[in-house]
Amino acid sequence: MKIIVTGGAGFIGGNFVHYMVEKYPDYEIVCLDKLTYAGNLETLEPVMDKPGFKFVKGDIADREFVYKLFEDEKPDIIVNFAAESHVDRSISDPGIFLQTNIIGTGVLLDACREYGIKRYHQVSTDEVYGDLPLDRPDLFFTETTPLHTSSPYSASKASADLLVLAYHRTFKLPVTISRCSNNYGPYHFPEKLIPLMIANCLNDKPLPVYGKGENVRDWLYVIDHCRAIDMIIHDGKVGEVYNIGGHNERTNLQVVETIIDALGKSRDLIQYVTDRPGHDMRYAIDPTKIHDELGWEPTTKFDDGIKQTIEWYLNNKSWWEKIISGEYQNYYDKMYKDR
Ligand code: NAD
Ligand code: TDX
Repeated sequence: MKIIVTGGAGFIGGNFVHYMVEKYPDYEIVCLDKLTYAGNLETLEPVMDKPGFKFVKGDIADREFVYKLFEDEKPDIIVNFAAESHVDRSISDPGIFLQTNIIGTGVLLDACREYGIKRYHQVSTDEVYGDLPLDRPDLFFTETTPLHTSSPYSASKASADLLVLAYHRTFKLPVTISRCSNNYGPYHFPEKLIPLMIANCLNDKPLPVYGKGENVRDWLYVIDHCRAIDMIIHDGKVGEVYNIGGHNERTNLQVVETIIDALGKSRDLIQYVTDRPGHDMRYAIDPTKIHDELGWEPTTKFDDGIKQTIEWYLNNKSWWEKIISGEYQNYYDKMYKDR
């Protein structure tokens, strides 16, 4: 079995590559990644020398390059993680989100048609469903919830999902889609809430909470997500969408306070800042379908997963300190200074 994993030098893709190389030593895993600001070869260091693993630098939106790769590698399965993934960046500069998330997905789908594959899997997000109100805790996203996006990021991901489903219906391409809630865990890029708060806390810097901090996210430990994708690509039904979520809802403020307390810092570090435009209030996944059809359920509770994650950031300072000391500082100043 040969799998091309796109975006494997990023957070979830990197964890997925580690998981698959360990679990299936007889598989060939080819990681295709453009190494944007979010891609990091250090994330792949533990697998770089494993037999059956190969890294290729390239852009999923580069048709000539992608076709050549498919011709050379003849993959059985494609798992597409490659994307621009940060909502705030999509608000300041949407163009690259359309290019990578929509055009890039289209190029991969065309390559799959041209060269033939057993499965194309699209890693999507719960953000395609928009948000839920805070005063209706009984509501959850199911696979039939209408798409109703809020940000250029989520609109680009929903567009990609529609393309994937269209290629299934029109060209009979064997596709699956998973829509996952917020992930956390090792190798999470420090622009995102949890690693940003851990890094700032450790450096005694202010902790910028958007609005009142009452927005709710449904946190899923990244390895639980990787297990779900593994199950879908092997046993999921072609043409189907699967929601993946942890039933671990927390307000942003709860998350930030948990991190502060775990690191023994003062809650005075919290700084309420101007809200994100169009900020989604609550995400909450109903994972009944993947549970009933494939037997998947999350195994890591938030209270345990956050401890393991903090531990990882404490033990792997060189990984994230290198990131936040470079170009990232310009991004941080632009995003947070005088906010
Ligand atoms: P990330 O930003 O950490 O990593 C993205 C990776 O894709 C990077 O390695 C980057 O270099 C690569 N990449 C970007 N543009 C590329 C291109 N044009 N060609 C090839 N590679 C390119 O993202 P992540 O958080 O790991 O998310 C992975 C996927 O999961 C994304 O599709 C995202 O939409 C989806 N997702 C993420 C979450 C989450 O909580 N992080 C939740 C649900 C879904
Ligand atoms: O500094 C911050 N302060 C803050 O209050 C940051 C970076 C975020 N927030 C809030 C905004 C959100 O309500 O925390 C929440 C989480 O923010 P992000 O980490 O940016 O994640 P989110 O916008 O929820 O999107 C994530 O989950 C769905 C991923 O980045 C997406 O790629 C995925 O599709």
